[in-house]
Amino acid sequence: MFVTVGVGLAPCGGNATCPGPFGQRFSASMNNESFQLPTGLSMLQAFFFNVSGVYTPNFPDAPPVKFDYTNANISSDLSLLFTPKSTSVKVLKYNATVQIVLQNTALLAVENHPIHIHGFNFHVLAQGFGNYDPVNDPKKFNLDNPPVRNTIGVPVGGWAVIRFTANNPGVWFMHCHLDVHLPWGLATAFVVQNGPTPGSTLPPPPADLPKC
Ligand SMILES: *[C@@H]1O[C@H](CO)[C@@H](O)[C@H](O)[C@H]1NC(C)=O
Ligand SMILES: *[C@@H]1O[C@H](CO)[C@@H](O)[C@H](O)[C@H]1NC(C)=O
Ligand SMILES: *[C@@H]1O[C@H](CO)[C@@H](O)[C@H](O)[C@H]1NC(C)=O
Ligand SMILES: *[C@@H]1O[C@H](CO)[C@@H](O)[C@H](O)[C@H]1NC(C)=O
Ligand SMILES: [Cu+2]
Repeated sequence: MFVTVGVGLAPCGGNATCPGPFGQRFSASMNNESFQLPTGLSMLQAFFFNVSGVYTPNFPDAPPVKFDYTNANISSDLSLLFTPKSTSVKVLKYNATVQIVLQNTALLAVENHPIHIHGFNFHVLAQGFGNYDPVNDPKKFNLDNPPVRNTIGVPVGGWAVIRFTANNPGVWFMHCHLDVHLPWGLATAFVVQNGPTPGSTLPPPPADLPKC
């Protein structure tokens, strides 16, 4: 996957903290999907009980619009800044090898985003500044005992490449760990399907699961 991470804007609506920049409010997104937590049922319950309509399994593998991601001259381009809100997730087959290029954008402002993944540790294969180069940067991948992390500070105006094995069924958040960016929507989730064995199948909720 190639996933852009950055900040943008959303219309004020009735939000009390408005207005922010350009008379709008701050928003943030991955691949231009600004994550909204579902109300009501949790995503993990929706996965286990096969309830549709809680999340949509359509998180894109690449940004919908290609642009010069780290060019500061596009930071105030209003045609790029607005981030649609969604509860868009990526469905992964059990045991899939997942590689993600995390690409910071200069929209509104370049900034370091510490991207954290629940449910997995990942290998950090490479990082750099500017736009990721799919031809030359893979040559720099460290495949010899690469560091294992659960959070990666994506370089400011740069990129990082991570890899993990999706061997933990369930629903797992991937999000920026700056507290303020999470409610702005800098997140998505992985829905990892069950494997072929009882040990690779999501167990039912415990009988004493607290109810709201
Ligand atoms: C959910 O769907 C799967 C696949 O069709 C099925 O195996 C499972 O029993 C269903 N779970 C529930 C709680 O209905
Ligand atoms: C940004 O804009 C300035 C002024 O127009 C220009 O000199 C510079 O080359 C631009 N930078 C990029 C990366 O396009
Ligand atoms: C994000 O989506 C909105 C709505 O479709 C669009 O106007 C905007 O250009 C997109 N921005 C990027 C960076 O893809
Ligand atoms: C998961 O992948 C590993 C490594 O390729 C393999 O050894 C293992 O058998 C796979 N497990 C399942 C349940 O497919
Ligand atoms: Cu952030």
